[in-house]
Amino acid sequence: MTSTSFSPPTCSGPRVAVIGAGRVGSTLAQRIAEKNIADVVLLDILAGMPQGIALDLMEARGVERHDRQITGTNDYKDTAGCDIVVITAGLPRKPGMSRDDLIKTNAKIVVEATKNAVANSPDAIFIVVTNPLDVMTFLAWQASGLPGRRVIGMAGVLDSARFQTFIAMELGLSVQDINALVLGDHGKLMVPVPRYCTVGGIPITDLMDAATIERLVERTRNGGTEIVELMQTGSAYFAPASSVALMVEAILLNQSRLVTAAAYLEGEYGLRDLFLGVPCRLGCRGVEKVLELPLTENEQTAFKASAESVRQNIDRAKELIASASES
Ligand code: TXD
Repeated sequence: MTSTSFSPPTCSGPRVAVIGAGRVGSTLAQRIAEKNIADVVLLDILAGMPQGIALDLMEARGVERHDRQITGTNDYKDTAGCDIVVITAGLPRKPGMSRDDLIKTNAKIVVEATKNAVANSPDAIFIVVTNPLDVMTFLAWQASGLPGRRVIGMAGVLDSARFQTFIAMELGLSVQDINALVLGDHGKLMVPVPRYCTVGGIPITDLMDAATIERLVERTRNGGTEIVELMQTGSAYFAPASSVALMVEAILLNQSRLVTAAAYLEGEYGLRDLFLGVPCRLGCRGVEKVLELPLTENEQTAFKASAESVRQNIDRAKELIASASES
């Protein structure tokens, strides 16, 4: 009789650890698996929760027709050897809160999560999602001990996607033909740049009047808050998860994509030693190059103000961490 049993596979494809299996984390796991990009290890502090979500996602595989492995765990050892670590652990905003109100709670969570994750996946590229994004990316970088270009914050892809959506809705055109650019921090000082936004290659400044563009810019700046106020029970997660999946795919498939992300600046735009949303080439080495765009005086002023507010929040976070470790 011929044998009908197989031994378990001994090799695995790329693996992504997602720290925090909440709304963004679990939706991201679904996107990564269903797009067939990588296996996913979901980790959370809540006992049983990531295991349950992973099992649910595994049970969808027969219908979705993919073979990616999704596992859930509360133990960082199970994340060993991942190619990418995504940090989504932390609290989301409640109505009336700004992203900066989350600094104290999330700083502690992000630093601890990063230290544990990097100890198990020292060769990984880190993508930070937790808010306030630009500050948490800085803290994760510091805690990781990794080179700056291997730690990246996700915000620009999402903010640009929101701007694209509003432009498409206003013009009654497919979002597929629209490219938008949003620089700076992931907060109220973010800098959408209409001059560099195009529809089928045509700058939007040729298609809409200044007042309309300003209205869409304001809606983009307020994009996250608009959703928090509507939901009342958490913050956006579908578009954020899609945005992280795009970055994961760009890195694992070495796509050399030009996206906006919070990158470590080493003199670009006259700034250093902070993370801020800039256009960069994303590939297998993480941020492979930061593109320095010519900016008008007004754009430069807005970009500098955004950088200044991130700098102040980093200092605030450092003080909070120092006083917490003293007490
Ligand atoms: O553009 C962006 N960067 C963002 C950022 C877009 C959307 C959401 N953004 C932020 O991501 C949001 O403000 C939060 O700070 C994070 C996660 O948002 P999410 O909506 O996923 O929050 P949830 O559903 O509350 O999930 C957070 C999970 C939850 O399951 C906790 O149990 C877990 O994080 N958590 C932890 N996991 C591991 N380790 C520790 N210490 C920990 N603490 C909480």
